[in-house]
Formats: sequence, C-alpha cells, structure tokens
Amino acid sequence: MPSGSLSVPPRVVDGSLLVSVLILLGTGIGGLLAGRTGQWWVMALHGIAGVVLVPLLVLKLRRVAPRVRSASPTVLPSLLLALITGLALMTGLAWTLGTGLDVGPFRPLVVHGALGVGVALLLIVHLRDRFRLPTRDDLADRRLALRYAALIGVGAVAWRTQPVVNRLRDVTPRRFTGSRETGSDGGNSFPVTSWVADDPDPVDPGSWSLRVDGLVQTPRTFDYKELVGERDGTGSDRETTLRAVLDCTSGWYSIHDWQGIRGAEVLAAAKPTDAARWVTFHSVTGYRWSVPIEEAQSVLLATHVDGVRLSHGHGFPLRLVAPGRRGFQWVKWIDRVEVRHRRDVGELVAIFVSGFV
Ligand SMILES: Nc1nc2c(c(=O)[nH]1)N[C@H]1C(S)=C(S)[C@@H](COP(=O)(O)O)O[C@H]1N2
Ligand SMILES: [Mo]
Repeated sequence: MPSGSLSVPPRVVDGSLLVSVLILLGTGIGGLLAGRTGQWWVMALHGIAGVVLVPLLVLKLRRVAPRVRSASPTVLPSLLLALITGLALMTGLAWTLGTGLDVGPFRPLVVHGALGVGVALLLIVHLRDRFRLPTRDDLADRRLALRYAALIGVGAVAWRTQPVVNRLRDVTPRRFTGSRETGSDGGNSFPVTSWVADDPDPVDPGSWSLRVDGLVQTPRTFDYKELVGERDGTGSDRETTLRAVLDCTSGWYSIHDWQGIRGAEVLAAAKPTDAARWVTFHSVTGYRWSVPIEEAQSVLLATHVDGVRLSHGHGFPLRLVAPGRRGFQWVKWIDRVEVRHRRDVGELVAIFVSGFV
C-alpha cells in the first residue's frame, strides 16, 4: 500500500462514504422528530458526519476523475449523485451559518432536506452493482484508524465552534434542533405553518364542540364556553398556563405561554377504560396525531397564546400544545379527542393528505 497522507484504500473510502451518508440520512430523518433536549446528539451527529463527508468526497472524486474524463454515459447518474451531494452539503452549511441560498420560497433547510432525499435515491442506483465490503486487511491499518479518529475529531470541533462563530457574526443562534427563534412571547405574531392543503374555513366557536370518545366509559362533548369559561380570556376555572416551545421542522421555533385546558381534565371527564393506551387528537381537517395516554394527561389543549385568543391560522378554537414534540404534531383546529388501544398509524398518511380528501 502506498504511504502518504492520502493513501486510504478505495474500498475504505467508499465504505466510509456509505457509512457517513447513512448516518446523515438517519440523523436527518431522526432530527425531524427530535424535540426533547436530551436528543441534542441527533443533530450533533448529523453535523459531524457532514464535516467528515467533505474530505471523503474529495478523495473519492480525485480517484474517479480520470474515469469521469473518459465520459461514458454510465457515469452520468454518478456525476449527478456527486452534484446533489455537494449541493446538500452546501445548503446544510448555508443553514448552519444563516446565509441565504433560499430557492424561491424555500429556506436552505427545506432545500437541504429535499436534496438529502435525492442523495438517498441516487445512492441506491449507484450501489446496485458496485457495492463491495472493505476487507479485514483494509480495516486493520492502525494509521488509518488514527486518521479517521482525527477526522471525526475535526468534525466534532467544527460542530462545537459553529455556534460561537455564529454569535460573533451576529446571526440568530440555533436551537439544538437547528431551528432559529422567531416571534416568542408576542401572542399570535409567529409564523403560521400548515401543510399545503390544510386550510379550513375559520371555525365558528358557537357551533364548534370538542368530542371525547373511543375507549371511554362516558363519551363527552364540550362546547367552547365550557372549555374557556364565560370570560373568554385568561382565568377561567379550568384554565392552565403552560410555557412551551413550538419548533417547526421547517427551521423556526417560538416560545410562548399557552393557555387552555389540560389533557388530564378532558380525559378524566370521559373516564378512559382499562384498555386505553393512546390518545389521538383530530383536527376538523382530518389531520391528526397520537401520543401515549400518560403523556396525553400532561399536554395542553390551548385556546389562547400569551393571554390572547388563538388566531384562526394558529388553530382557533383549540390546538394541541405537546412539549418536547415537534410542531407538526401540535394539531390545530381540534374537534375530537379519541382514546385508543393502539396508536393510529393512519395519522402518518393523514398529515400529508388531510385537506386534499
Ligand atoms: N390541522 C393541522 N394542524 C397542524 C398543521 C396542519 O397543517 N394542519 N401543521 C403543523 C405544523 S407542520 C406546525 S409546525 C404547527 C405550526 O403551528 P402554527 O401554524 O400555529 O405556527 O402546526 C401543526 N399543526
Ligand atoms: Mo412544521
């Protein structure tokens, strides 16, 4: 094996590239779900793997450059893969550093996610008849192991210093999820984020009601007055305030005092049966999400934010506030709380198609 700083065997480069990309895909998808502070490591791993990918990609491109110049049509998908991977890295970096690179209405984070999906698809094509595992000898090289350790170290240092750099440059800092703060404590003045077609007509609190049913002994219906009391402001008998972070996967977060009624209270009123394990929150649009029944006790069904009535866009008359869960699970315009034995897997489809059907 030739010595020198770049003498990494091709199979090892390829294997490492694959491992890095798999980590990036796994943590990229995992990051969309990570909402609790204990899950900070998901995006940390994502950032470190991104840094590690750069030199690996350089090694790979150097090696294949002669073949690319001899341009046979078979290299086209591979070139596309290299290009999309490069763009994914650039948009990821752009989001981290808070620079532009928006594509139309889409912020770099959203473009980055779309490119990531592209990388996954092209990688399957690329590896179909190329994949080879590194041999034992390839991996037994101690200097190589050291070089890798150093590379991961560089990635970790880059990840760690990045917030410091951003602070010096005066860019809005990011939460551990990668989101940037906007409109905190300002009532309804934070962004409205709904999926493409999930755009119901304003809900009339006079004819609206909340149904609590499923695995319960006494199904219940609450009208708006019963939930908020006569005063329709802060301070009805049942009202609770919960301070929680709404963190959207599209890259922003907002901290508020939410007012409403505890999950525990609506559930207790309906008396869940012994078989009750999950609670599904349904929107008038068909959008819905489930949480385990223990957690459902502590969520808030919010009617107000920072002491003012929720606006229509933010889910009036009732929206879910589920601390530690990402924004897409904070169902808006709730009209039904369903107690179930199993989690409702249909929700995974519902969040994408509600409003269309
Ligand atoms: N019914 C319904 N609830 C929904 C959505 C939706 O499209 N429909 N969007 C979700 C997403 S992706 C986020 S981030 C939050 C955003 O809440 P906001 O529009 O009040 O900011 O609501 C969630 N709840
Ligand atoms: Mo979102």
